[in-house]
Amino acid sequence: MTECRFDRRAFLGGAAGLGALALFGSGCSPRSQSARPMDEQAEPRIDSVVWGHCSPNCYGRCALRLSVSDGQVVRVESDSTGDDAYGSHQIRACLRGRSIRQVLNHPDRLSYPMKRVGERGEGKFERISWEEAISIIAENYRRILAEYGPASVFITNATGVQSKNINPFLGRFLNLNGGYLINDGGYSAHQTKTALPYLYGKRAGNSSSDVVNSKLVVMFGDNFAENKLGGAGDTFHLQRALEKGGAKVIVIDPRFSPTAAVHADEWIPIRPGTDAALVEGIAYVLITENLIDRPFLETYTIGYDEGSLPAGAPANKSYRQHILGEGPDGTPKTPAWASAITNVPEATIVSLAHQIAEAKPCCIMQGLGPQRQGNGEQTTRAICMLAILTGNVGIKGGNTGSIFGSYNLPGISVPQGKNPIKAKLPTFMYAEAVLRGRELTKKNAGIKGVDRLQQPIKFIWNYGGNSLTNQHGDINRTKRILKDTSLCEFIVVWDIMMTDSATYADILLPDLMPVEQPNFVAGEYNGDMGYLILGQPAGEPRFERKTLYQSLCLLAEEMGCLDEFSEGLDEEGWLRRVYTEAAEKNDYPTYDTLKGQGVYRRLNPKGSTVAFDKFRKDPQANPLETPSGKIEIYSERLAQIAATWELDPGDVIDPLPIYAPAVGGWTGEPDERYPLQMVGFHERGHAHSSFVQVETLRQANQPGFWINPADAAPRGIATGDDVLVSSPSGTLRISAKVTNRVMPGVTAMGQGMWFKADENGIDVGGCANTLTSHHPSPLAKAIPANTLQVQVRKAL
Ligand SMILES: Nc1nc2c(c(=O)[nH]1)N[C@H]1C(S)=C(S)[C@@H](COP(=O)(O)OP(=O)(O)OC[C@H]3O[C@@H](n4cnc5c(=O)[nH]c(N)nc54)[C@H](O)[C@@H]3O)O[C@H]1N2
Ligand SMILES: Nc1nc2c(c(=O)[nH]1)N[C@H]1C(S)=C(S)[C@@H](COP(=O)(O)OP(=O)(O)OC[C@H]3O[C@@H](n4cnc5c(=O)[nH]c(N)nc54)[C@H](O)[C@@H]3O)O[C@H]1N2
Ligand code: SF4
Ligand SMILES: [Mo]
Repeated sequence: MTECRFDRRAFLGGAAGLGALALFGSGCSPRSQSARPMDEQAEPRIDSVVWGHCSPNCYGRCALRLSVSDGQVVRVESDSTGDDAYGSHQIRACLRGRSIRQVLNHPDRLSYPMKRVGERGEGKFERISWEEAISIIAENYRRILAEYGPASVFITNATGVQSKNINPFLGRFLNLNGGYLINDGGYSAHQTKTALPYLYGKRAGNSSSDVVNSKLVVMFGDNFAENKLGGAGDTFHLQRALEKGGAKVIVIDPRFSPTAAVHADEWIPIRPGTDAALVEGIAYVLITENLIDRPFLETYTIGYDEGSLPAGAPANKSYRQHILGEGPDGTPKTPAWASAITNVPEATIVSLAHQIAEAKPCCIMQGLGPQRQGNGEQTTRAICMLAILTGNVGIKGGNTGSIFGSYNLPGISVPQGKNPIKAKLPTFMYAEAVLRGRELTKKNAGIKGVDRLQQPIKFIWNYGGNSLTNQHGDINRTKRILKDTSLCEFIVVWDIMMTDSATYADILLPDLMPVEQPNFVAGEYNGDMGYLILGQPAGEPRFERKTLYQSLCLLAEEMGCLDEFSEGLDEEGWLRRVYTEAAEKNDYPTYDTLKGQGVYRRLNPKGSTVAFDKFRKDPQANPLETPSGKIEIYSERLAQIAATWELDPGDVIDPLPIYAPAVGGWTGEPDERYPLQMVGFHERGHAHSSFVQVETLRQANQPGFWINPADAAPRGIATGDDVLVSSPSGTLRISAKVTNRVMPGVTAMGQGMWFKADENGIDVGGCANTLTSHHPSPLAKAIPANTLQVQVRKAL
C-alpha cells in the first residue's frame, strides 16, 4: 500500500511553484508523465483507465470509467461492473455524465485565479497569481473577522459538487478560524423537511422498490422519469417495481410530465399550489362514505376528531370538523368546493377517493414540486393525510405520502471540527441576511439557535454553487443586494465556468473537478440498492486550476493554521483515512480494493424500506418522535408557532394540514396584470445550471416556455415564437412551446438556464428566477419557486 503523504514543499511550492501544473499530487496516481505526439487519426494509446463519478446535484450519482492518454481524458464510459440483474445492476450514466469531456475541456472553463476589476456583476476580471489571490482573501477575511466576527461569515448552499470528500474542507477551514453562520434547509425540500416532522416526528417514506407491493400509486407532482435519471436511481427501481407488481399509476401534475407520459394510467392536471384542496375534497368523500380506516386513526393519530384533539385545541378544530364544515370556517370541503379551487372535475375527485379507498395497499407519494411553493408546508402535510385516512402508513406497498425513501450506505465523514456559531439561517433568507441581517429573528425569519442574528452577512464563500444569483429567487433584486459592496463586503467563488454568480466574486478561483482528484460518493434516491463509488484523478491538471483542498491549504498557511487543517495529508491521504474508518465500521471493501473496483453495491438486507413499520407494529413500544408519540394531525407545536410568530399578510401556518392559498399565487380573483400561473421544473438537459454550457445537450433538449393553445391563441403565439414573460419581479425572453401538455391557465418552464440581461434588462438567457419571488414560505422560510403569476406576450 502506498502511503500518500502531504508533501508541504511540493504542495505549496513557494512563490515560483504557486500555480504550477506539477503541484497536484506526488506520484500517488497511476498516470503517465510522458509527453508524446498523438496522431489524430489513430486510436490514442490509453495510459490508464480510472474510476470516477459524475457529480452534479441531479439526484443520480453515477459511475464513470475514464480512459486517459497523455494526461487527458480521451474516452468516457460508465459502469462496467455488475449486470442487468436487479441488485447488481449497473450505475449507468445519462447523457449528461457521458458528455463530461465537454465540461472538462470547455473552451470557456476557468483556468486562472482572477480579481474583480469592474462592478460586482459586470463580469470584468483581471488574471492574478495564486499568491495574490490568497493574500487578498486572507487580508479581507482577517479584517471582516475582526470587525464583525465569525457570525458574519457564510457558506452558501451550493450543490454543484456532490463528492463527499471535497466540500467539507471549507467548513473545516472556517471552523479553525472561529466558525460561520450555518446555512439551514437548502432549496430542494426545505418545506417538506420542516413540516413533516410536525406530523410524523420525522420525514420518511417507503422505498421506490416497495411499489412492487402496491396496487395503486398516486403521485403528486413527482417527475422521476426526468429528474432521477441515474442508472441506479429511483426511475430504474420504480420501472422495475411497476413491471413486476403491476400497480396502477395516477400522476397529479399541472403538466403532462414525462413521468405522466411514460408511466401514468391516468393524468390529473391540477391548478398549482392547490393539492391540499384536492386532498380535502377526497377526504370529504372518504369521511362521508365511511371509507376511512377508523381503527388506524384511533390507534395511531391525534386530532382526527374531537375525541383525540389535544386539550389546548379549540373544540371545533378537529380535522373531521374542518372537512365537514363544522370547523371555524363553516365550509364543507365537498368535491364541488375542491373542484372550484383545483380545477379537477368533481367526478374525478370522487373517483380518486374511491380508487384510493379500494386499493389495498395504496402508495401515496409526492415529489418536491408541490412543496416548493409559498404554501408548501401546508400542502406537503395535506398530501400525507390521504395515506393516514386510509391507514396506508407503515405497511408494505403503502407509504407516508412523502417522497420515497431509499437504502443508503453510510458515507464518509471528513472531520470539520467544532463550529462555535450556533445561529442557523434558512437558506432562502441569505439575501435578506446580507441586506438587513440584524432585523432577522426567530419569529420573523425562522432563525434557529439564537433569537436574532447579531450581524449581517459580510463574507461569503461560494464553492460549486450558482445560488448567489441564478438559482435564488427574484434574481434582479438579489443582484442589486449583492452589487452593493457596503453590504456583503467580500465574496470568494470557486467554479469551473463564469456563471452569473461568479460575476459577483471579488476573487474567483478556478477549480479542478471531482474526476480530476480523488473522489467519493454514496448513492442516494436509489431504491433498495445502496452503493459507493471511489475514484482517482483522471488526467493531469491544466492551466492554474487547483483542488479546493489545495487552495484551502494555501489559505490555511496564510492564516497560520495549516498544520491543524491538513494534518500533513493530501487529498488522497484524507480520503484513504476517512474511507478506511467508514469501511471498518460498515464492513466495506478496503480502500485499495475499492480503488481497483470503483463500485461497491449492497442490497438492503431487510428487503424494502417501509417507513414507520415498527410504529405500526407496536406504537407503544415504538412511539413516533412527536410530542404525543402519535401522528399529529392537529399539531399543538404549530398552533403555538402560528400564535407567536410575526407573519406577513396572507401567510398561513395552521395546526391542521389544510389548504391555504399561497402569497403571490392563485387567489381565485381575476388578476388583470399577471393572469397566468407558472411552475418551474427540473428538466433533463441539465442539472440546475450545471451542464448548460454543453452545446450538444442544449440542442438535444431545447428549453421552451410551455403554454396551452387556449392561452396562446388569443395572444397570437405559435410554437417557436419568441415570447416575453413578465412577473412582478422581471421579464425574460424565451421560445414558446404551445402544447396541451400543460393545463389552460398554467404555464411552465425549466429552471436552471443562465441569466443574461440585454441592454433593456430583459433576461434573454431564460433563467426562471428572473420571474420568481423573494417572499419566503411562512414556516420554513423557504424558496417559493413554483408560486408565481405571469403575463405572456409575443416578442416583436
Ligand atoms: N426557479 C427555481 N429555482 C431553483 C429551483 C427551482 O425548482 N426553481 N430549484 C432549487 C434547487 S432544488 C436547488 S438544489 C438549487 C441548485 O442550485 P445550485 O446549488 O446553485 O446548483 P447548480 O445550478 O447546479 O450550480 C452548481 C455550480 O457549480 C459549478 N460546478 C460544476 N462543477 C464544478 C466543480 O467541479 N467545481 C466547482 N467549484 N464548481 C463546479 C457549476 O458551474 C455551477 O455554477 O437551485 C434551486 N433554484
Ligand atoms: N434532470 C434533472 N434532474 C434533477 C435536477 C435537475 O436540475 N435536472 N435537480 C435535482 C434536484 S436538486 C432536485 S431538488 C429534484 C427536484 O425534484 P422535484 O422538485 O420533484 O422536481 P420538479 O421538476 O421541480 O417538480 C416535479 C413536478 O412537480 C410539478 N409541480 C409543480 N408545482 C406543482 C403543484 O403545485 N402541484 C403538483 N401536483 N405538481 C406540481 C411540476 O410540474 C413537475 O413536473 O430533482 C433532481 N433531479
Ligand atoms: S444522472 Fe446525474 S450523476 Fe448520473 S450521469 Fe446523469 S448527470 Fe451524471
Ligand atoms: Mo434541489
